[in-house]
Amino acid sequence: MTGKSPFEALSVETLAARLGANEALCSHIGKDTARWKVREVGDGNLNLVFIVEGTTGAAVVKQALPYVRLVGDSWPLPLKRSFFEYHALTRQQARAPGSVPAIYHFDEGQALIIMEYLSPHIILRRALIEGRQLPNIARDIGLFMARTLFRGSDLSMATKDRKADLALFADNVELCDITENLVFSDPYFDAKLNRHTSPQLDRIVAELRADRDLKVEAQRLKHIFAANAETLLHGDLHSGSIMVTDSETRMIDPEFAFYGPIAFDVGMLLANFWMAFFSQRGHEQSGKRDAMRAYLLDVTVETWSVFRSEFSHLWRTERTGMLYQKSLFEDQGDRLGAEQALDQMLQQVWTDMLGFAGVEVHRRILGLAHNADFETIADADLRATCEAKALKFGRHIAVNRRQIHSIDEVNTLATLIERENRI
Ligand code: SR1
Ligand code: MG
Repeated sequence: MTGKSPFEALSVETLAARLGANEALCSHIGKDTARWKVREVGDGNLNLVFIVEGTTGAAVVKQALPYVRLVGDSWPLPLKRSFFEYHALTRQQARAPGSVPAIYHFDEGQALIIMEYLSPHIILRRALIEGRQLPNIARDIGLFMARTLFRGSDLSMATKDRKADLALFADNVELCDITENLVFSDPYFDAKLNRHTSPQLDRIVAELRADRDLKVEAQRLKHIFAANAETLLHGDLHSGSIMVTDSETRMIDPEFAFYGPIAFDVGMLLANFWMAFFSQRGHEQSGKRDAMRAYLLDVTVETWSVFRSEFSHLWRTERTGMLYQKSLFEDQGDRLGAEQALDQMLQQVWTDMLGFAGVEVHRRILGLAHNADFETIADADLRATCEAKALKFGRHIAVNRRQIHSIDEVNTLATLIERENRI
């Protein structure tokens, strides 16, 4: 199969015949295609994902489909998202080595990426639903975010290179459009594909849609997302885009990559930890989850702290881009000036991060793409109680983000709301 053949979706039945001559794949898993075992395991919203096991190893083959898998061919989606995913992965590997799967092959025409099979890794979201406490995730993800977000910006890159890259990723229009609608607008009106736990949440949904301050804030955040092309984002950094073992953490699926605000990836990620926190009450069949709740809040504290300190370290040691040049500060003996600028930048990231986190929580409960954290709670009343608390929390941090000054303050609020009896 070459990049010149017309696009054709792979299947479990056709994969060996179509990729049997692929040297990169054969070199990792063995040439004897008769002994290849192929499984389709894609459980995301968009793509096909195959695990192919051969005589000498295994690999993942990920292929984009020309439509949104979750919805069907009534929602076409261009194959070029695979091109952006491939290019994002190569940049993330260079900027945060070891944090993403190794890439073996990319075929642009067939929109497929052949990559490392991560085993025994599982999706982080699943681990958190099961109540597993992973010791390294905060450190690993905090470092990943700081390194990729700093090194993909004008703080680090030669501005000519960054502008060329900005132009390249600017074409990822359709995936940005998904985020722009699904995250920032759809939750706040009666959008066609929205759904929520009904009738339990009907009153709260009506209140949120009538909440002027919230809608203004959500649109301000959409404006920042669309207009602040600060760095190359992962673009969809939630707990379903992260694979883990007790000792390893890898980020996957950056097909939503584009140039946007640093705070977006951080906010989306922390929102998913806070949603995991609010969902725990729905997963207490085999025992109380108090320790898991405490763990999840600790993870938010440590993730933010690692992100902050690594970003600060890179600011002091790798600030080679056109922004806040050393010639204006350190080279004139004004180290304090550089620190003042760093503080100001981190303050902005903090404030915007809270906003992005708030709307991410809302869209996962009110929009099209829900989270398994809540969806796997079978009892609808219990699920709605967890969701209602998360919605209240999301509204508070989105609207009051300029008045919230520490992650401990956020987590105190989360704890108080989680313990409320009435919503
Ligand atoms: C139609 S795509 C819905 C969601 O799935 C992806 O994982 C992104 O989060 C997107 O918003
Ligand atoms: Mg994904």
